Amino acid sequence: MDYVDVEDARAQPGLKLVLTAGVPGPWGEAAKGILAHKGLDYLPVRQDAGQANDALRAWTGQDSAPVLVGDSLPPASHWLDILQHAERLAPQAPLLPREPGLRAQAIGLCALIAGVNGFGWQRRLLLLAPGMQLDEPPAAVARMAAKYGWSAAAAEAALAELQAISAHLDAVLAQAEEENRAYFVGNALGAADIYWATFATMIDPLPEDVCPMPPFMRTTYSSGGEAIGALMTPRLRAHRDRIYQRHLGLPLDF
Ligand SMILES: N[C@@H](CCC(=O)N[C@@H](CS)C(=O)NCC(=O)O)C(=O)O
Repeated sequence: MDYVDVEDARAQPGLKLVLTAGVPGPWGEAAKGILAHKGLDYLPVRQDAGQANDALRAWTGQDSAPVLVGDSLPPASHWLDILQHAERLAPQAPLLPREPGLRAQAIGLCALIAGVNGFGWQRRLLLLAPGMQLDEPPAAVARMAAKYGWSAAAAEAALAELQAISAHLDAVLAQAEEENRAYFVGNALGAADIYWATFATMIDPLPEDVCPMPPFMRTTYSSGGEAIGALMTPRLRAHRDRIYQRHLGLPLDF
């Protein structure tokens, strides 16, 4: 994927999506999946993981990725804002149910996966632990640790949180199976399906031929032994694979 620097992107009209360049970041891959499903084209803009990203901060008021920026859109850097703005911009390809009860259920599942204290957040606490336990943590690791709530106690508690979320997602899919549905909510692709497919990478990366991620990232995401492996239940893995094959498209381009 060809990324434009923030300085150049700012002057361009149209929809822009800031992404962590060169890696399949789960929040970014989810945003890409959402926009692709909706047929919304965008200019990819570069963010560098763990770096200061001063120009991005000056533009959007924060320095993480992804960020969705449109001509009449305040920069949206929270996953739910990105999703809901995408819903508004392309309502003909919905990813949330219209019925409020089902919509609340879908947004709740997305928050368990992508939100603060959710699956991605807790997994990141574990991934930051080896670096943070060094006498002198690398600057990029320390920056992300400070930004994303890392403490020894939070990292210690993360596995139990991941287990609880994985068990719940598995149970929701089991119920869907009983009802002959292939999606978390309802009977069509929804945001929760995209979030799960893209965030599952953090415990079980897609094969190298379809997701050629940097070796350090593959090693990191694959780490954690049996306890982490067990989070990816057969049902959750089958769901991830199905969503990529049917809807998201492979290989990944980042
Ligand atoms: N603000 C986002 C979360 C985005 C996020 O966690 N981004 C991470 C992905 S690992 C990131 O940009 N990391 C690299 C960095 O912070 O430099 C949300 O709440 O949806």
